[in-house]
Order: sequence, then C-alpha cells, then structure tokens
Amino acid sequence: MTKPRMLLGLSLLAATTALPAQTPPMTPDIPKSFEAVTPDADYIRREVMIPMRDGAKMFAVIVMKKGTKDAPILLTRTPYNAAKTTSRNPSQSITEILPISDAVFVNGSYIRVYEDVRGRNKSEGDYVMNRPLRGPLNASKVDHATDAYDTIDWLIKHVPETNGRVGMTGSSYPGFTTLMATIDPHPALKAVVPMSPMVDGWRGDDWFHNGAFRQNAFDYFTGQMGQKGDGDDVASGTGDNYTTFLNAGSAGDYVRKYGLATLPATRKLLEHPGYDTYWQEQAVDKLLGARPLTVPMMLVVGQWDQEDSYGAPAVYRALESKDVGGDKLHLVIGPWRHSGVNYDGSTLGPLSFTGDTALQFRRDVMKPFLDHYLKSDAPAAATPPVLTYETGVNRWQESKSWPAGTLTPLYLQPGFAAGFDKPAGPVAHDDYVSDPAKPIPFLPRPIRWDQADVWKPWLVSDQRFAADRPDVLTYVTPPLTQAVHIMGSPMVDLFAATSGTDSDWVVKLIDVYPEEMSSNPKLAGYQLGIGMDIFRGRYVHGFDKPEPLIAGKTEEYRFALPAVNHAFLPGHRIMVQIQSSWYPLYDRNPQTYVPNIFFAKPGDYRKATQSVFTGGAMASAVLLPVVGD
Ligand code: PG9
Repeated sequence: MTKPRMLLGLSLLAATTALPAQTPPMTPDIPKSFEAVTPDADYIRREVMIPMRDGAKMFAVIVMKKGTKDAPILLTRTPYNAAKTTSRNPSQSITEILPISDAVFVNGSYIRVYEDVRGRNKSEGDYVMNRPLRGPLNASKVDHATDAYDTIDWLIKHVPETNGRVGMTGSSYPGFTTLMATIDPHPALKAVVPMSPMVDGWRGDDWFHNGAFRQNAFDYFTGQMGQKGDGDDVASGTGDNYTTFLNAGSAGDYVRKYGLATLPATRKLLEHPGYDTYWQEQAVDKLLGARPLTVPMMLVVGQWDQEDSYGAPAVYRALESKDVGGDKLHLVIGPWRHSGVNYDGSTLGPLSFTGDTALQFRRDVMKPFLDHYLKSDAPAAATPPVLTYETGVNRWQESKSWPAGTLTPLYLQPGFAAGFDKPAGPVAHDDYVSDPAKPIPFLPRPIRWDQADVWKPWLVSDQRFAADRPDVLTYVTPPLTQAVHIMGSPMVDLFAATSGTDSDWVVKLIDVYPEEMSSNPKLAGYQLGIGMDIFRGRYVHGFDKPEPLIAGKTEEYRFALPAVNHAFLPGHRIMVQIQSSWYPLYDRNPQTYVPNIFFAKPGDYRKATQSVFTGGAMASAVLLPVVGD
C-alpha cells in the first residue's frame, strides 16, 4: 500500500527533528584522530609503543589474521615507516595491507610485527644511521642488539596470541638490524633470515666499493635524515645525474653546493674516506665473526644486488667455521636485484626465469626453514646449506658450501682476445686515456637514478654502449663450444699501470649473447654484466694504507666481483671490459693523488694514460670459479 504523500512528508519531518543538533558549518574538518572502520577485516592490527631499557619507546605494529593463536612472531625492525608498511592498501584483507612478501607467512598463521627503529618515524630516541654496537664507537647503553632484545622480550610477554618464539627478517637496512639482533640474542629469537644486509659500508655495500664513493648516497641521506619521517632526494633538479654531478665538481663540492654538510651522516662520510677504525669497527661480518653462531641463520642476496652485494657472502665467510654442527648457517643467492626477493622474481630487466623465483624461495625455502624453528608441529625442513639459482640455464641448485667452483684464470690476451690459455708471448700492454673531464657513464645517458626502472635493474643493463669507447678495453673469447659454469665470486687479477698518481679500475665480467637469437630478439648480441665492480688504486697495498701510485709502475690489483651462479652457454662469448670511471654512481678519481678525494680541486683532475698488461709475469686475468658439471 502506498502512503499518502502528506503523511510521508510528516514522518520525514519527525525523523529530522529527532536528529541531534546540526554540525556547525565552521567545525574544523580534521578530527583529532580518525580510525579506519574495518567491519569485514580478516585481520587484527595493533599499534603499540614498546619500552626499551633506557626508557625510550619504539613504535611497532602487530598484525595477524583473526583467530590466530599459539603462533610465532616474525619481526622486522625498519627505518622505512612501520605504520606505512602495514597499511599498503586501504583494505580489509591482511594480504593487501601488508607487503606482498608477507602473504605466505600470515596465511601460514604467523604474527607479523614491524617496528620503527630508534629515532625514525614514530619511535623515540636518537637516530644514528647504522648505529654502531656498544663499544668504541658507541658509548651509550643501547644499540640495535639491545633494542631487538627488549622488543622481543616485550612481544613475548604482551602478545597473547604468540607461542613465545620469534624469527626476524628484513632486507637491506632491516637485513642489517636482523643481523645485529643475533649479537647476545634474546633466547626467544629462534631463527633469522637477513636479506641483502648492509654489512660493511666501505668494502662493498652502500657507501663505497673498495674505496670508491657511491654518490647516490646523498639522496638516501636527505630522504632518510632530512627529518624523522620520509623525506626527499637532494634538491638538485630533475636533469641528468651525470650533468648535475659533473657541474658541481668533486663529491665535496656537491655537498657544499646543496648544503648537505648540515647532515651529520654526510660529515661522517667526508671525514672517513679511507678504511679506518670508524669503518672497520662497525663491519658486521667482523662483529659476528668474533662471536659464536647461536641463532640459525639463512643469509639471502640477489645476484644482481645493486646496493648490498657484499654483505651476505661476507657474513657467510665469517661464520662458516662457526657452524660446528653444519646445520645453522645457510646462504641463498637468487636471480634478483636489491631486495628483489620480496617482490616478483619472474623477470629482471630483459631476463626471464622459471616462474616467480622470489615466491618459490619464500614459500618453499624460507617458510619451511622458519616453521622448523618457530613452530612446534612443523616437519623438519630439508634446507640445504647453500641454495643458488643458476642463471643461464635457470634452475635452483643445492650445494654443500660456497664458493663451489675452483678459481680458473680467464686470461686477457693480445689482440683483445680472452681465453683459458695463458698468452704464450712476452709481456705486452694495451693502453687507453682516462679523462676525468669526460668520465664514462655507468648507464647510457640521461641517467635518473630516482626512477625505479632505471636504478633497480641497472646491473643487468646492456654493456654494448661502453664496449667500443676508446677509453674502455674490451677482451672477448670466441663463441664457446661448451658451457662454462661458475659458482662463486670471480676474482680480478689485473696488472696495470697509470701515468697518474692515483687511479680507479673498473672490471666487468660479461656474458655476450649470440648475435642472432630469433627465439628472444631483445637479447640478441646483449652484453649482460655477470659480475662488475670498482677498485680505487690508492688502496692496492692495503685498504687502511692509501698511498700515491708511482706513475708508470705496474701494480697487481686483486679484488673480488660479486658472488654468482651462472652458466655461459655454448654460442655465447665471455667478455671483460676495463675502464677507469663509472660515473656518476662512483665519484671521479682525480688521477692525481690527494689526501682526501672528497675535496679534490679542479686542477687535480688530470688525464692519465692507463696500461693493462697481458702475458708473461703480468698475465692479467679474471679468475672464474669454474665447476665441472
Ligand atoms: N641499501 C639501503 C641501506 C642499507 C643499510 C643502511 C643504509 C641504507 C637500503 O635499501 O635499506
């Protein structure tokens, strides 16, 4: 029955007058707090402040599926905003609010906890980047080891849904905090999975590689330390990084130009250009190597990790002998970029793998490993000591130890050839002129490393753009008749001289794809970097002993390239490129010795003639860790 129109009007009026007073138009529209209402949420999300031993409180977010009980905790301690990390999407689904890498864990009844590290975002206290362990560099009573201890202690007492066992993981900075938690660990910390941990900022992780400074550090510093929350890159414009840095001058000039010295972290860098006690005493592999290995550990790194390729293998080396039972230490190397293990691992740049290798790892390796130590009812995990992905043939491979290959010289030969036979002739040399006024770009220009698709896959970028430059020496084998499979860190053994008094040496080990590849045209002729790194010449006699080079004197430079498992396939060629700058990622070597390159003056930058020796007692080579399959 339809209501008469007048009656309808009256009842509407009654309903309106029953409402409380109207909201005055000038009521401020931002309330004190607004909590998203999540009636259909499949999760519980709690924000807590956890007290540390010195009274400072750390902000943490605890997330779990509704109904979770008797469950282990998986903890990440991060400078990258715990609140934001646990609200990726405004959703009522736990796998939508958390990072995608967490799905296998929360679906497997884990409690996920993210905590802001001391002084960042919503945590109290002072932020010290890479806060050193208590000791010579840190006179306070707190560090990442104690903060992890206090956090774990609180969590097992205040999260009723937990079974009292805690694991830790995280990539990069959170990989570093994961490692630090294993120093005098809380007894409830049962297993850790540090991923791409920053271990030694000078030897080969974020800030320097073998003494050459990585200028992208400055954007990280302003982004992370310009304020307590998330910040911006250096305001140096949106042009080509190459031009911006070159116009500024030295790295120190860039700091001056953009006012970066107000950041204490910048000053600390500028004051410690060499491998002095400041760096040595915070190297995490050294700290861990001086202690027993008590917490089962699975170290993870990407084969093409553009930020922290050094750390995980270095910690593995430092701890291998401590794993007396042979069951506590594991190493995993996947076909990933930095932190790629936590995203989709099906492709990297032009490379495709056998499905989502990152998910395969998280689901089939990492979770069973953690389950084994963190759940009472989990089956024993058959975790191999070393698991690596053989790129080239694209398959996972288990091994007992690392490195697995035997170092075998691939010699640079006269006529820009390369091969496993030592050159028969006398010592010879190939020369090029390195001009600091025209440094070699590390990517084809324009370079914008703030763009994720430029920076993240850069180590797999095609090296053809550099191969034919007059300031790059390129040695290459004939097409291989059988595969060459390497497992380990290739070792550079370079005999070289400069007409200057300091010099950088960049060595790139490259897989050259066949010129014709109709099956995958984008890879035809591609020059894929397999291991590439830089060495600053002044450190040839010791990282703690910078010395001027003697012009014209041949020195032997030995340094490791990043750890790889790769098969150079039949029909491919193996190439070595050598050059003396890699700009603007690495600051320019003036090629004239100055005490601190950060403060080199325009007049210090001089052209130098570089000589690379082949044959006889100076047979330059890259030693490949070859395995016989
Ligand atoms: N590579 C970054 C980092 C690690 C450790 C200290 C500072 C920076 C990162 O991605 O977290």
